[in-house]
Amino acid sequence: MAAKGSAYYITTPIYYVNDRPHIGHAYTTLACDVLARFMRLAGRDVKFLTGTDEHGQKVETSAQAAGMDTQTFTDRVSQNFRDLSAALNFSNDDFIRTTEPRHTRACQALWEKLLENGQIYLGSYAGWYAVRDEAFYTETELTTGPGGKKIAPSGAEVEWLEEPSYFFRLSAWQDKLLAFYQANPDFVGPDTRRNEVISFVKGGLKDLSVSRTTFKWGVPVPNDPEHIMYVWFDALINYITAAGFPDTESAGFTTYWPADMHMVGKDILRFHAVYWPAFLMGAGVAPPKRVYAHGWWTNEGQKISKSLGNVIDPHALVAEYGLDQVRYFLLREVPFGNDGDFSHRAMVGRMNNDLANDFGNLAQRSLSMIAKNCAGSLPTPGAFTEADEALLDAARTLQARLSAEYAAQAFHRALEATWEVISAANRYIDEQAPWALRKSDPPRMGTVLYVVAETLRHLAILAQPVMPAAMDRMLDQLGVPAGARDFAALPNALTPGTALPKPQGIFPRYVETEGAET
Ligand code: ME8
Repeated sequence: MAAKGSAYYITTPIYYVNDRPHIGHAYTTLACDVLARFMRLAGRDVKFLTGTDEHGQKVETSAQAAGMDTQTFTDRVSQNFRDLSAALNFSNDDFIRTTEPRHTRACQALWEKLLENGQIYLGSYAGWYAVRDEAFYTETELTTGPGGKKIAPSGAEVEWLEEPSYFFRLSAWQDKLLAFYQANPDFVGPDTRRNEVISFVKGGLKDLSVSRTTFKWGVPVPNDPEHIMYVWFDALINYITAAGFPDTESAGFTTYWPADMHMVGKDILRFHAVYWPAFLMGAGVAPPKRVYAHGWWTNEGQKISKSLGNVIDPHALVAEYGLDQVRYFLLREVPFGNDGDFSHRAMVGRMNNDLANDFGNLAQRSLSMIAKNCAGSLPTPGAFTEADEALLDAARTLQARLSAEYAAQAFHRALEATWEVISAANRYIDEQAPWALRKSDPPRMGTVLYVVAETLRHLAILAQPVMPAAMDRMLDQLGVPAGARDFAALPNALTPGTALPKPQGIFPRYVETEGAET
């Protein structure tokens, strides 16, 4: 077996167990899944982590509202996130829950390290707190909402809090963080978000309250069990727990830490790009290499919220449109990093135009011609013409283009580049008209069909990260053995004479039922 390639450690946020998973959670994990799959196919030694954030006031309150014991409640909701992974074909290698003993151990070890380094001190907190965001706010950040209620920039209501608390000396990290961003220009993506982070830090940092005493649902502070750790302090540590912390000499830690990528939504960038590297550097642990904050989904133009009743259930989407269709849509429709809107019309447009007409039809028409006219086996090509070489060349250079786009998390551009080759192949068939060659020049027809099949092989191998099941079926139909589907196998052209199974449509069209909106 070939030696494993260099490590690639990618993480999703760990999701609060106060809610059912929705399209937003599915989106972040999908982006990570695609990167993880791409890196695995490229030979990297991938560790892909997701999981659930189970402590804090919000979860405790939700459990009470559900009339359930908090642990039983978290067990149930956490399972919903595991079920999401299965339903969306996510290939995570680990699933962490912050209520696991491995995590308590890591949190307490990091705490002790920070205490030892003089980064944590005991004081008392008096200020505003939003349970929905599990975040502290200063007076100047707040606005006054209906009924005189104080509102955080996120729209969450805040409450006044006064309690003894441990603090992390964040104020001492301003210059060190700015120097860190300067030395690591790729630490935050996209660039616009990086500028936001830098100006936030330049605005000054206050020490951060990192423990609570008014409720119990959290990791106990070592040697002071009246305190539990602030849920964000606990949550961020999951990324090192799963790499084996505090066993920093362990193979897991030395191989995978620092993480290559923390993928997050734009709402939680500050925690990942400001607090987290400061906690780690304060404890003498290397910060992650990159944090990417993607945009926000709305539903038919409206903010997605439980109170509006417009939460999009990913299971329902998959049932309606098909799994790989949904995976494709989410990454193709919106430039990654920007906000996006889900609409039935846009989804059906992508499904019918890009998938059924462009890609599906390319495979269907060429494979059916091979089935009918070449006795169901791959034809033997003759000498290649300039047009043949041009198409094959576009297919052969696609991997390098995609590698560059995925390295910049530009999923939409990776898919655009893929569709350029699909369009070129469709134009090639139209121009070469193999159906007309059937009588006039059967060997040339064989060459044309071989060139298209070989182009399809590249496309199918390279589109696996986004549409794993559909591309598996396409590779089956092209007679590509299971062991020859990674990027190392891209140069191994199809073997003429290989018997192919009967072609079957891969991307069905969406047919509107009467009364459905269009
Ligand atoms: O913040 N559009 O968990 P959370 C796009 N536990 N992405 C969305 C979205 C939307 N409309 N809604 C949610 C937490 N997301 C913490 C994280 S990490 C150490 C702790 C995605 O359950 C997006 O990734 O509120 C966002 O950052 C995340 O879900 C928030 O999930």
